[in-house]
Amino acid sequence: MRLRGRIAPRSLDPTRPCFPDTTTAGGLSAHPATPRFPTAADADADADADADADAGPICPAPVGHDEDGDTVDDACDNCPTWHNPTQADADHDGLGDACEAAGNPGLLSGIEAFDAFWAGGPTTTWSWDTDGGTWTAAPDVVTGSSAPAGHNRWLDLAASSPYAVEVRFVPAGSERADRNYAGVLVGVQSGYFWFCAFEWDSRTLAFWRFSGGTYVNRVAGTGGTVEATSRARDLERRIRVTWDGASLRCSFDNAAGESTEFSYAVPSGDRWSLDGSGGMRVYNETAEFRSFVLYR
Ligand SMILES: [Ca+2]
Ligand SMILES: [Ca+2]
Ligand SMILES: [Ca+2]
Ligand SMILES: [Ca+2]
Repeated sequence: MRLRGRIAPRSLDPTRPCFPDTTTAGGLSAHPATPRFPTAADADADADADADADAGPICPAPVGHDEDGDTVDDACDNCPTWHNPTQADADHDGLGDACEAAGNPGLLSGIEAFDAFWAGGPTTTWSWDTDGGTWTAAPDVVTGSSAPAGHNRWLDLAASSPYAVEVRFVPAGSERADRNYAGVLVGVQSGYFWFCAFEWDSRTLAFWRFSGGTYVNRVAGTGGTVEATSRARDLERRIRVTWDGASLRCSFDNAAGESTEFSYAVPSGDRWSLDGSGGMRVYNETAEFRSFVLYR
């Protein structure tokens, strides 16, 4: 299956800096030999985010797409969905400061998959699965629609602790009767999944769980609104779910500059269920998803 977007694995090993990946049909390529990020021992006198010893250009094989508009090509951006033109990376692990785990910069160390939903991306060994609804790819977005119930789209790449899954989206189309949710899906296994969703009408954020073929249950949420009710429906929102093996954290921010986070301590007997795939969910909603990232 040829994906509309770019999905590329990135190295966990800071001695083998990892961008860009030049993916070919049927598999994923080796990383380039030229280091892309300075290590702790590297000098960078000209502060161009490249070690002075590096003779090669900062982005030797750009893909010609810049998802976050920070002038750093997707192939080389250390936070491809966060506007971080300086590419600051205090711990030199290849993951930019802008997209490290909030309050725990040691937790995540790379990007496992990134899909800009851009129609020029490479073929990969992974593909997207769905359990219903309609999911329509258009240049730079995937629009998911589901009514009256909820449906999911997830990458067939299993994740285990630690990880974070992030999507940027815009509630699209007309508001529907009853409540409308969109958000991040995690821990997708047969008959099980979790998600953190933004609810348009109440402007709240909550974790929900579907387990063993039973109804979806709300397990935790914000006590109040996460943004002003005057915000436009077509404002861009971002939700990120971080799983550290014991707690789920749901982080929200929007293009108006509002942000909220809350956590849920997962009972020890349920933690196994957070291993699984990540993706997107819509419930009685149409949402335009602009990007997907799986960090680990
Ligand atoms: Ca960029
Ligand atoms: Ca960036
Ligand atoms: Ca880092
Ligand atoms: Ca996009």
